[in-house]
Amino acid sequence: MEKLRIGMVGYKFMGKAHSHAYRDLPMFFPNIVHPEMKVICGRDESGVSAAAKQFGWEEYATDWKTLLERDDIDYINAPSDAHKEIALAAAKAGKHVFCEKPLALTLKDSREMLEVVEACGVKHMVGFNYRFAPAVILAKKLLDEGKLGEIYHFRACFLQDWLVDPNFPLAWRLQKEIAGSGSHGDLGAHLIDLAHYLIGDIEEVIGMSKTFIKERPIPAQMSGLTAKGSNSEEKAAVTVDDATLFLARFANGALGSFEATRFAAGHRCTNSFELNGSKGSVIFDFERMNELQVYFTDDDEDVQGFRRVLATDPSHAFAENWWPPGHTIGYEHTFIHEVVELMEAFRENRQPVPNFRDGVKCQQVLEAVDLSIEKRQWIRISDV
Ligand code: SOE
Repeated sequence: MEKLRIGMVGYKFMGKAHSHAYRDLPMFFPNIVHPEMKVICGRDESGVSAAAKQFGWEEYATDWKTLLERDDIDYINAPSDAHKEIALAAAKAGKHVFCEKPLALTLKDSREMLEVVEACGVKHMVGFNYRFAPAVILAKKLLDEGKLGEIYHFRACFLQDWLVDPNFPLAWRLQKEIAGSGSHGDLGAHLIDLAHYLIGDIEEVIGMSKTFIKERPIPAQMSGLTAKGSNSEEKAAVTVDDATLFLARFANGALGSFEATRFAAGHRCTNSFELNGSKGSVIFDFERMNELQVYFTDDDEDVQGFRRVLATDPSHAFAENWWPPGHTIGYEHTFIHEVVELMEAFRENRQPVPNFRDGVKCQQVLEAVDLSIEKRQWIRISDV
C-alpha cells in the first residue's frame, strides 16, 4: 500500500492535532506509507470548510455517513463524542478506524466496538498519544530491560486548571451525556493507559471524586479548552467529576496512585508519573516532555541523584527522524508518532498499538473506579 486515504470526523482541537500529524508525516518519515488527506467532516459548514482549507484537506463534508459510501476512503478517523456510532458504521463499511480516547462513554459500548471491529477484520487504533513521547518510551525500555528492578510504586497525576474559574461555561466536556465523565475519562484515561503500558494489568482499585462547582453558565461558544458564556444569567448543572483520585494494586505487586483534576491552579497540563523500583526510579512530566529524570541505586554514592536524560539523541525512539540532539520536539509530535505506528501496522499487516483492546482495558478501570466510588469499597477489575 502506497497511500492510506483518510476521512476524518471532527476539526477542532483533536481534529487539528491529527490533521497536522498527517500533513507533517511525509516530510519527516519519507519511507513509510503516507496518508492522503481526502475529506474532513463536521456539522458546521463554515467551520469545517475553513478548517479543510487551513489544514490542507482535499474536500470537506457535513454528514459523516457520506464518507462510508465512498470507495476512495480506506480509513475513518473519529475524534468526536459520537465514537461508537461512527466506529461501528465505518467498520461495517470495511473502513479501518481510529478513535480518540476514551474509546466510548461506557465499558459496554467499548466492548461492543471491539467486538465489531474484530468481526469486520479492520484495523483499529485508539488515541493514547502520550505513549509516543520518546521519554516515555525510554522509561518503558528501562523497565523492560530490568534496569529499575522490581517495581514498587507508580504515582501518576494529570493536573489542569482551566475550570478553577467558576464562571467558565458549561462546555461539552462538563456534560455527562456527551463526555461520559469529567477529569476521570479525559485525563485519568491517559494515566491508566500509561500504567498499563509501563507496569501492566491493574487488579483492583478504590477511588473518590468531587464536582467542586455544581452549576455553570450556559456556553455561547466553545472550541477545544476554551468557551465563552452567553449574556444570560442562566446556569445549568455540571454532570461530571471535576477531580477523581484512586489507588490501585497491580498484578505484579506494585502499588499505584492516580490523580486527575481540572482544579490544580497553576498546572496547565501536568501529565506526570513517577516509578520507584528496587534498582532505581524515573520521573516524567509532560510539560518537560523531552526529559526523563532517572535515578539508579547502584551509582557511586558520591554522585547519586536524579539525572536529567534528554530523549533527543538518535538512540531514542523516533529521534533520528527529527532534529539534531537537544533540538526538542512537542505535543504535536506525539500525534505524528502515533500515525507512524499506524502506518507501520499497515506495512507489517498487524494491528496498531494501542488499539481498541487497550481502549476497553482502560474503560474497564475507569468503570471499576466509578463503581468503587459508588459503593465506597475496593473493586476488582475482573468483576466489571
Ligand atoms: C483536555 O482536558 C485535554 O485536551 C484532553 O482531552 C487530552 O486528551 C489531553 O491530552 C490534554 O487535555
